[in-house]
Parts: sequence; structure tokens; C-alpha cells
Amino acid sequence: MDYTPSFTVQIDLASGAIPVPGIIQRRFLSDMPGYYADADAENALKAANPLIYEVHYGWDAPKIDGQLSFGTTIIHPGRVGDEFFMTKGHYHAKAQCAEVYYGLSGTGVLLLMTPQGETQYQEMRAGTVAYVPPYMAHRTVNVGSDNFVFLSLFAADAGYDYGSIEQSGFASIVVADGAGYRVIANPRFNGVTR
Ligand code: S6P
Ligand code: ZN
Repeated sequence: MDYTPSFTVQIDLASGAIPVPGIIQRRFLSDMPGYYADADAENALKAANPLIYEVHYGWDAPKIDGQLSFGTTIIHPGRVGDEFFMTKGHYHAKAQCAEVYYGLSGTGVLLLMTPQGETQYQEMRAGTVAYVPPYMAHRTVNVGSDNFVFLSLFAADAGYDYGSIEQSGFASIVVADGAGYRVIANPRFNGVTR
């Protein structure tokens, strides 16, 4: 039996950084064409191409049954038009795999959607544990003026289905409302998603 050695990593709670030679994924606006509802606002930001979010994985987990992956997601503050910076969002390729999110700093909204396009949302801040149920697409949104940082913990072989959300969009979007936010129907949502 090849046992995985135990280990710890130290997460900087404010920045979300994991100071190990881990895997970091960065998503710029150019990595998310057509994801935001306001195409003119997206065009206006094209040249600046802001960094929207980063994922810092805690380790390179073997993608096999039984192993767990974890990492921090850092969503920078900002908007495309009225719509707050957000992750791409995905179903798990093994759609039955649930996931846990744990808020570390800042304020965010977790959007959840069934394949029939029914959405729910949960507000997250430092200390919030949010459960992402099986079969639900999930996307996170930074609704504050600082970085929104959370830890995610999930089956290492859950996988990612980005294509469904890329095509359909999310049925709900999160937009600015004065100093706060509101969750509204997405005018670009195009039906059943998976
Ligand atoms: C993985 C988990 C998170 C996201 C991350 C970025 O199952 O849900 O680690 O990968 O928050 O979001 P996305 O939609 O770009 O993968
Ligand atoms: Zn996930």
C-alpha cells in the first residue's frame, strides 16, 4: 500500500495565499468571454483585462476516488457594468459530488443552480460554511470592496464541467444596488443547462 504522507499547509487568511509551491490558476476577463451580462461594459474593460480571480490549490491531489482536493479562491473586487466580479462556475463532471466552502475574508455570494435552471443563493463571509449539494452548478461572486477569499474542499476526482455554464449562463446574476447587491434574473440565460 502506497500511503499518502500526512501534511499541513498554512493559509494566510486575509490574502488566501498558500505559501507552498502549489498550483495557482489565474482567470482574467479575457478568459471569460461572454460571461457577463453587459457586453458593452465587457468591451470597455477589454484593454485593461483585469485579473478577476485566482485559485491556489493546497496540493496536487491524485484525481482518484477517496482523495480530497482543497484550495483557496481569491476573487478580486470589481464589476463589469453593474455585475460583480465572479468565478466561471461549473457543475462537477461527477455531478453527484458535493463540496464545502468556508469563508476566510471579505463578503461574497454563492450562487447555486439545478440543471433545470432553479437558483438559490447564500451570502458568505469569514467563518461561513456553505454546503454545495450534489448535482448543483456553483459560482461565487465578490459583492464587497475587498478581496473575497474562501476555502473549497472537494472530492479529488469530482472534475469540472465548465461547458454547460459557458453555454447557458447562470439563471441569476448578482448586481450592485446602492452600496449593496441584489440577485436578479439573467437576461442572457438561455434555458436548461445540462
Ligand atoms: C472546485 C471548487 C472551487 C472552484 C473555484 C473557481 O470544485 O468549486 O475550487 O474551482 O472557486 O471557480 P471555477 O468555477 O472557475 O472553477
Ligand atoms: Zn466545485
